[in-house]
Amino acid sequence: MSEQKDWRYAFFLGCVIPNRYPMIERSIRDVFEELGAELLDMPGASCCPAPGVFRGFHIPTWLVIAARNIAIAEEMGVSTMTGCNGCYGTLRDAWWDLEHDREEKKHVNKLLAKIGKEYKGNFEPKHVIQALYLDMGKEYIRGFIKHKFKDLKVAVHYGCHIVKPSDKRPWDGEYENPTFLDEIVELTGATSIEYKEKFMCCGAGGAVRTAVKEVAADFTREKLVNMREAGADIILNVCPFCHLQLDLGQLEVNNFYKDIIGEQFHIPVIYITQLLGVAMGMDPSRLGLIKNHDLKGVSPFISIQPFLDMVKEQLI
Ligand code: 9S8
Ligand code: 9S8
Ligand code: COM
Repeated sequence: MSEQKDWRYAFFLGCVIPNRYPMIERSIRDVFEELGAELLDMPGASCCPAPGVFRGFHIPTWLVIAARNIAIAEEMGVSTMTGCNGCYGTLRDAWWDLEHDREEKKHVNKLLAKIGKEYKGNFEPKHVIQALYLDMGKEYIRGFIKHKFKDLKVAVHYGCHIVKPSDKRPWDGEYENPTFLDEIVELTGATSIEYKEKFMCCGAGGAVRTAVKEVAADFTREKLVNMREAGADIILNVCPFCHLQLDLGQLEVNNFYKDIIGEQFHIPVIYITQLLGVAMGMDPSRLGLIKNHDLKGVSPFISIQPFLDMVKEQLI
């Protein structure tokens, strides 16, 4: 944990947050500001590019685009910080790969020179949860918690890229049973419940959602069944793509698998800074916790009203 409050990050948005869940951006900005961190905008940042898609097709192209994004943050003298596991996967893996391959780094810089950029690799790419857990630390954040939940059962979903590949992640090689996210969740008084196959993929990653929605939803179905069996009040995540799959995916599961799931799913899906923010006493609407609406194709797809009711009953 850092002794000094020197938390400046280049805020890397990626594609899903600005296009599908702007409320996640709102909550990250507000919570980080409240915690005394400074988020800098990244002019000219592009898609990270998505690891499961671009890297799956052409590694050299993936690498140079990632290096360009990292270079934008380096010019500001800070680490990138992203709220998306996929973007974290790309930026962090690319950084790691380039720091371990001098030839590749030379080659990437030859290409970047054409657009007047240089990648140095001096700043480690970070994730929102990494900034919270490792840079600030639990004790520091605890000082900002104003209200605690009395009875909120949270099904925590880590997602894949936040923990794997473990040698390129900052969690001391732990990837089977990490607890960093559960620990942050429990600062709010909520209980992170155990459930079967907790570390399973949400189903969306690696372009599966784009390619075959039914297959992605089959993964999601299994996760949802396990979460419901364990008594989850809400689903909590740290990745907008998982967020989309667990939110919109519930409608798809309810539709594709209606004959085998029994009761339809409607579990509110919440991002980590939204949960932290309400416990820090921030207004839910400031955190993008908006009520349901009738607009087609606009998030959130599953009403978060039951969560807002619990906030009202338990926190205020
Ligand atoms: S960017 Fe473009 S598709 Fe995405 S959200 Fe996260 S991964 Fe990176
Ligand atoms: S999306 Fe976010 S991180 Fe991933 S690949 Fe498996 S899980 Fe959901
Ligand atoms: C998942 C990103 S968060 S990707 O689909 O694996 O690229």
